[in-house]
Amino acid sequence: MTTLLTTPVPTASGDLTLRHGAARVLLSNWTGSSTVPSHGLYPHQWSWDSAFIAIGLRHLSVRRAQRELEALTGAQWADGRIPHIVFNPATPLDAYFPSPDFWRSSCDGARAGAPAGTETSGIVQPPVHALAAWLVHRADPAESRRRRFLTRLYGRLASWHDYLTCPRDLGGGGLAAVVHPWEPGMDNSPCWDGPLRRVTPAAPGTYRRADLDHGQASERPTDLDYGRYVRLAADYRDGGYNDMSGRHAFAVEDPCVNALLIVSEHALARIAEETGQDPAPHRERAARLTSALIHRLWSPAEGMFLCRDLVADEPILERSIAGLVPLIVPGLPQHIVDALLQTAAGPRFRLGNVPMAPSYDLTGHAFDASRYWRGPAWFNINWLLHRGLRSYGQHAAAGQLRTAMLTAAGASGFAEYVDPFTAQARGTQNFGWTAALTLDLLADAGPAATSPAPGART
Ligand code: 9WN
Repeated sequence: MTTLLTTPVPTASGDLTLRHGAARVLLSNWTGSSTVPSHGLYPHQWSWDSAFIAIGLRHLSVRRAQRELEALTGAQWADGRIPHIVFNPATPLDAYFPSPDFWRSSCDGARAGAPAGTETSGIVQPPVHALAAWLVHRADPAESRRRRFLTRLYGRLASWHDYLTCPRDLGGGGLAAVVHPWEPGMDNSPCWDGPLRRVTPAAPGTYRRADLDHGQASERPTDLDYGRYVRLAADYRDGGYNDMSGRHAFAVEDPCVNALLIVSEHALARIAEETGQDPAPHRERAARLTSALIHRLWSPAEGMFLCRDLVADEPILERSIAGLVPLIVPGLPQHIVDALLQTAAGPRFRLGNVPMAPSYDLTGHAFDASRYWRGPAWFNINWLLHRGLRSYGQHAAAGQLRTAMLTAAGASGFAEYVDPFTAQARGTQNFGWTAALTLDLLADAGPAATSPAPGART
């Protein structure tokens, strides 16, 4: 087992303090089988949170990181979807909305294959899981093989990707679509403002926003947005969570979701190889997805990827950080890499000139430095950018971003997100993936490091 708490690599005392702080958050957010993003605001298990959390947990306890992913994928539906929330039955119903009695997965999701014994939501989140499983394996391959970790996960991850690439190819162009703004994980991104205008909000008195018990209203989505989220989720539920119904009021292809799918498909190829299966179909699918991503979402005029509204059948002309995340995709044409780097460093995102990349265009008409996904900088997204910069040889920029993220994580009390100009805390604190990715960055000091942590990189 890799236990960095007891065997720290030589490091500055500041790094040790940060490592202990991050570890404390993860230990405190652990519920016995998985980790909550935050005890107050998000008191259940979330899908992409758990993947990022496992990536950090592997530096504390490989076994616990494995359990995190096993618990999440244990709630997978028979159609392959990994739900965006797995509800903890011990948490009171009114602690989070929408609660299990809203989603009614075991009943209304039965035809789509929802598990009978576990309550979940019916939508999904970005597919970071195969990447996380591979990184957890790499942290201690012997322990992973002993527990047959990848052998047990391979089928689940393969059918998850089948779900995204088959029933979720709503546009018919070879990419996965999302059917709710919570699915791409960037809930109130200005990218969704246009598509959401078509949606009639649920009536205000018909539900209660539990998030406002914990978060400041000025940092959370508006009531109008919430009403639309509720309407879309209720309609999906009432249609039996059926993707082929053709009735989606919201259907979007998102570059971040599809970039993560590609990276995870590459990871699945390595998992297949490790477990004695044929990796070729995964490599072929990753290549097809990469071509489709470029063909459908690349905008040479913007120098970045754009979301595509499948209902209106047109690109969404909003610049969100989702459009730069494909920098994590291996083997992009050089002109695309160059353009992405230029856009990242340009006036819209100012990477290198602000502490961390904002979630939305700093010059955009809808920019708001405090409100959720409309401007604040998020740690998971910046961790992905850091990974992309490294993979394309941008070590100086990656090193600078890593230092800024570590500083912001510690100074903000492991905030959920931060003001992109000042790095001041926004949202909740002691947030799971912020702590986890801090541990990962601490263990991964980059090519210049003299004492890299074991298994920190693939
Ligand atoms: C809805 C848990 C999740 C993250 C999302 C983030 C936020 C939920 C909410 O919290 O969404 O899923 O209630 O706002 O937007 O990315 O996974 O941390």
